[in-house]
Amino acid sequence: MRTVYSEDHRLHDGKHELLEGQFMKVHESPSRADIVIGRVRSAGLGEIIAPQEFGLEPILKVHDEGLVRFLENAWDDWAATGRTFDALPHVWPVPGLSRGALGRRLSDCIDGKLGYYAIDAGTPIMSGTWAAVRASANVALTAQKLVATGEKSAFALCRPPGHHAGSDFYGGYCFLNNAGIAAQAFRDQGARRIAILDVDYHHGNGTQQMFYERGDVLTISLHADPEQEFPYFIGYADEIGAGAGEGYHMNLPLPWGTDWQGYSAALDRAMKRIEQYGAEALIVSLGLDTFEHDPISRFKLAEADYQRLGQRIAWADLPTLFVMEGGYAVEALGVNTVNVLMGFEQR
Ligand code: SP5
Ligand code: ZN
Repeated sequence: MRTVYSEDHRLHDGKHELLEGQFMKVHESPSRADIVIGRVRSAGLGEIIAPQEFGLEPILKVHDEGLVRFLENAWDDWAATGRTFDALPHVWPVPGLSRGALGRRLSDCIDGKLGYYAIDAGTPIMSGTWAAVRASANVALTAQKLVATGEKSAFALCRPPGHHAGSDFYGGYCFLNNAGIAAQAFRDQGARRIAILDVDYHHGNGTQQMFYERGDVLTISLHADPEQEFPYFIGYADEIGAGAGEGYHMNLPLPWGTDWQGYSAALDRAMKRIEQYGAEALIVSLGLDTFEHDPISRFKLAEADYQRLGQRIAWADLPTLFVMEGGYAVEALGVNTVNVLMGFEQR
């Protein structure tokens, strides 16, 4: 399968995230994509191509203009206050704090805007963030086009990742929802039903929010139980979609310590739902932070399980777009990622 990749991911290199009461070095680093592209090459997965430019139009189909303009200008607005460290929020409009039922109030100053759009203090914005975010979306859209025009599968080596970003918020290392943008592109090109399977360790809250009231994009997430794990407030099994989207979202929360046995049972349920839905294409939000040695996660998948994961996904026999999400055990990330893709290709 072909891989779409841009060196521009390196322009985003945040320094610190707030985790367990401390500022720690950000786990989501350029070395992640570097090790994955290295493994794509050494394993001979297939050709590596650069992304094309798609502009803002496909992004604005699923993201609010306010978020997009904020992300575009955030660093300049922050730097204009004289600050040189990465931009992070430190105060949030919890429901009821301002304007009650009217909703959260957007402040004119950068600190207010950061708290308005961010869901966490783990997603720093720096000078190169917007350029990297744009490149990441273009990577997803370029790979989407390969699949839409007849390739059986493609790998969008996106960085930064996307699945925690919703229509009007960012966070969890994510700024724009690359998988969601690609799903919308499939729809706009005439596909009637698209499925997104999210196998990242963390719940795909942004993807869920974006398509929650739509039946044309089935969203399924397998993840650590929000009772125990980020993003805490969403990802429960009783969230099944609403309105026209009722029955078109599925959450499969799993406990800490889940290994392949527990994981594969949930994966079977997800894949059966996708087959029954009649999707015309499948997008896989591919996070590898389910790995037993991931530094911020607590599932127990082993190296060889990632081949099994790819094989199981391939049984659906759908045109499939893999979109890179999380995974922080950097040394193993290349092997684990490519194991999924090779497993999918049965080699
Ligand atoms: C794309 C992606 O994988 N984003 C993940 C963002 C997670 N950020 C918060 C992580 C909280 C981890 N808390 C427990 C640490 C245990 N040592
Ligand atoms: Zn994750």
